[in-house]
Amino acid sequence: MRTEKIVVGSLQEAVEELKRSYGDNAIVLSSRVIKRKKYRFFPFFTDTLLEITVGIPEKEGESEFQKEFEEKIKVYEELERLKSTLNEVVKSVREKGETEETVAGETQQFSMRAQRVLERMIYRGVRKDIAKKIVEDACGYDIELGKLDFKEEPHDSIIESLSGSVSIEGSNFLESPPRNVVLLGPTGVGKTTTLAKLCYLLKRSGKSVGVITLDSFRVGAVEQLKAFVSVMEIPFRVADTPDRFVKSMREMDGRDVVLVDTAGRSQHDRLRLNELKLFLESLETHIYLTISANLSELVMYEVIMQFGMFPLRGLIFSKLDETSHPGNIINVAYRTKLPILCFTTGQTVPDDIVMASHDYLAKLIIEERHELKSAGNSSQA
Ligand SMILES: Nc1nc2c(ncn2[C@@H]2O[C@H](COP(=O)(O)OP(=O)(O)O)[C@@H](O)[C@H]2O)c(=O)[nH]1
Ligand SMILES: [Mg+2]
Repeated sequence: MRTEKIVVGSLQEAVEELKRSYGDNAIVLSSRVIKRKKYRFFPFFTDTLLEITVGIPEKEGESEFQKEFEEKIKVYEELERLKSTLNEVVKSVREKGETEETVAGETQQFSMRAQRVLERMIYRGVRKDIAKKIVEDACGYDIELGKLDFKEEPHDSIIESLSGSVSIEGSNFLESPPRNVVLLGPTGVGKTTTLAKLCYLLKRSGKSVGVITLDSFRVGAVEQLKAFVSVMEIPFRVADTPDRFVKSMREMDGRDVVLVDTAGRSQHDRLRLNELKLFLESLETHIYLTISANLSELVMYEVIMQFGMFPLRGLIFSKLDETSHPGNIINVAYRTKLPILCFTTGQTVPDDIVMASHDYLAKLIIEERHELKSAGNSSQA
């Protein structure tokens, strides 16, 4: 579809003009009232006119514009679906309250060891219904016991079950990263630190990396990242307008992956978010939302909903070292179906990061004393 503007005296006139010029196919996309001088030297005599923006379908086949438009519509429909799912979830979380749930008396169908795992999961913050479903899927019916029991060792069975219900992007990302990766998220969540850690891991897996920051107005924000990437000999650009962003991207031609850092925008600041949207719409990007693992489940959904105006590819959970309820991560990933890219486990760059895996998730929710860092580092080695 292409668009054109026509100026007419009334809506009726617009309809007639459209029919005359374009037949039945053209549609009115928008209209606005404009004033136009009636006589050249008498500015106070004006005509009130209508400026109509008309959409005219292409005659042969689908144009690029049309395809792009339809792609965008699909993404927005998907976002709407996600929003309504989240609204329901938020409602149900509110209704049930966020208090600790117990399973006593409801788990008789499980073997003792399955019950213990289930209880631990709930203790770690996995919601009862989700924990039960995960354990059920990890179990089969044991005729001797007359109960549901793990198909293999508990840890392996839980990994298999999680593989069917929680999406992971994890180490696949390091092997074949998307070209343009953007980190979004609220202020102070750990975007810049995480980006530096990802740079290191990508470089270590043999990728050529570039970094662009759109965070140009926070004092120190640029220097901090610049210092780090210069040590790693990674090209670095600051872009403060959409044009400069596109230009910086062009200068990164030939790089396997470009990581884009954004300014910390509060999820409540619609204006700033819209401004950021302008930047990101100028290029094809893979956007990951960074969420602090120490938030309540409800607030996590709130963050996802506010940033839901962007086509999110996945989630990064930061500050895992600051939560005693990692189960929230499972709840959110389970319900939103958004893949998890990685976790960060402390302030140290570049060590404190773990690429997501089902193995690591299982350890987080069922192991009695889980070492946050060592487990992750060994899985990355
Ligand atoms: N405890 C902990 N602190 C972190 C983690 N990641 C980042 N931080 C700290 O959080 C603060 C904000 O980080 P920064 O990357 O500047 O956040 P940004 O505003 O989202 O870019 C800094 O003090 C970081 O050191 C983490 O995984 N755990
Ligand atoms: Mg930052």
